[in-house]
Amino acid sequence: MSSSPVSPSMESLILQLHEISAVKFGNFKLKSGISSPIYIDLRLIVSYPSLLRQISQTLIAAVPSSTPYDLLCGVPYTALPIATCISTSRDVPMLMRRKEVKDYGTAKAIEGVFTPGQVCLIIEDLVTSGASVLETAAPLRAAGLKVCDAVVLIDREQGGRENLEENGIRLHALFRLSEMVRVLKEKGKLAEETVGAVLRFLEENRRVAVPKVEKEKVRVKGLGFEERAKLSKNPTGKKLFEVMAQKKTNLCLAADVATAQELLAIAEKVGPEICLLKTHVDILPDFTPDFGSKLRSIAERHNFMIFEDRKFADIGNTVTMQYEGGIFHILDWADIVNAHIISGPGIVDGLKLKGLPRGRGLLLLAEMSSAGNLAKGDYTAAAVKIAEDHSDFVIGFISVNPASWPGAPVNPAFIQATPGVQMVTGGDALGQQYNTPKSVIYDRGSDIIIVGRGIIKAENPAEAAHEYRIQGWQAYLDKCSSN
Ligand code: 5BU
Repeated sequence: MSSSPVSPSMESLILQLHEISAVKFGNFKLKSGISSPIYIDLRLIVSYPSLLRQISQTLIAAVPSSTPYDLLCGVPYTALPIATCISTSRDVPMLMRRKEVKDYGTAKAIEGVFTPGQVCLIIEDLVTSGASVLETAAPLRAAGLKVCDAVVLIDREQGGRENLEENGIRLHALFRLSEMVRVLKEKGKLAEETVGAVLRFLEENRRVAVPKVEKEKVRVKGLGFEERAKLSKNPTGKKLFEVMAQKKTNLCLAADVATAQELLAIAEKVGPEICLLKTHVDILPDFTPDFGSKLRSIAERHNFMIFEDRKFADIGNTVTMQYEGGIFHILDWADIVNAHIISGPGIVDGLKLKGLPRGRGLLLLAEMSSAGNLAKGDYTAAAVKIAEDHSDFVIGFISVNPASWPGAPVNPAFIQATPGVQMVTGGDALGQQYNTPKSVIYDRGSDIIIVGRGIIKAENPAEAAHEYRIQGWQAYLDKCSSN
């Protein structure tokens, strides 16, 4: 337990909370199912306006002045009055998250006026595991807001701080539960026996809440990428799952920039955030034979893989030449390529002839993201059949809604990668259709979000990539733990 001194104003706050019976001792069953000898009910504070005001002011003062924010959002319901008090006294606009709206992709999940890119500070009364803060951060982030900080009255010291940190949120707490108990003990408000029970409870739960990797395994009840790596029969498929698990990212950058020089520059900048970088090598006017080796050295440094979105479509014999030859020599530098199945399974045989001896992998186009495309129904089912027949070389699919395929869920050895992803749903003028990271991973059952213009046209691509990465990964964790 920390012995850092608690300021007199904090002491007075703790005593007032005790006075109004917002801190209760006994035997309480918490939301998580565990029994706790202490229960804190801050809903009561709405009945004590001056205490509510005092809490709100002290709370916002605990946020370091170096932390910028444009908006506030209280975690429903207990923190709503606190956020409202701060909003009116500090003149900072507030947002409200609707608890009952489940689809994070819709704007209705959030009430209030904002523009994507604004920074939102989360206000909460008490943090245990951090789950409630994350539940509020998810729809805010899905709407394009930045969420980097949360401020709470009490940290119950049960893993919340670490959990939030892993999800890119810094926690600022007025005081910790152990500090609260110490103050109450010093002021003669608690019996020795009660203090002992609470401290023992905290100790035991702290032990349960460590360490980082273990915690993640507990959350991932379904098949995680680590387990799926073992199922893949192809070395590139295996490695891609492993990279995703190690780096904690399921983001693929569609690096559709104007020149090879720009591509290498953005690969360097965004490299730490991605598991995969997707190229269209035939759009680069300054392509030179050393492009592949330069890109590979960046990929090695940042531990991501390379996917040339070549969309082979011809007969087997022709694609062997297109894969290996020409001026691009794709086989030499791309870990992964993709192919339409319009020409039948011979295309896979052809590509496999060249690719498998080099340990490369193939994605089949089972669906596409553009409006009116013909890859659906029997076509999609045929892609699955061909993949099963060639699972030593085919590592997965380009898909849009694999959860809706007949026979879903598809064999977990196959990876699902989905283009048409942006922070908000919509499309472009030429038929592209966008879904949000949450919707793609959580609702539609994909594994990888492929993001192009959402990142490369952003003012700060590395920052945008970071945001997509966090959302994509959170959606993956949520999906695994809800299985
Ligand atoms: P965007 O800027 O995020 O819209 O880029 C999407 C990328 O994914 C782009 O490189 C497309 O060529 C690619 N893509 C796609 O958008 N839809 C598909 O069905 C397939 C690939 Br396959």
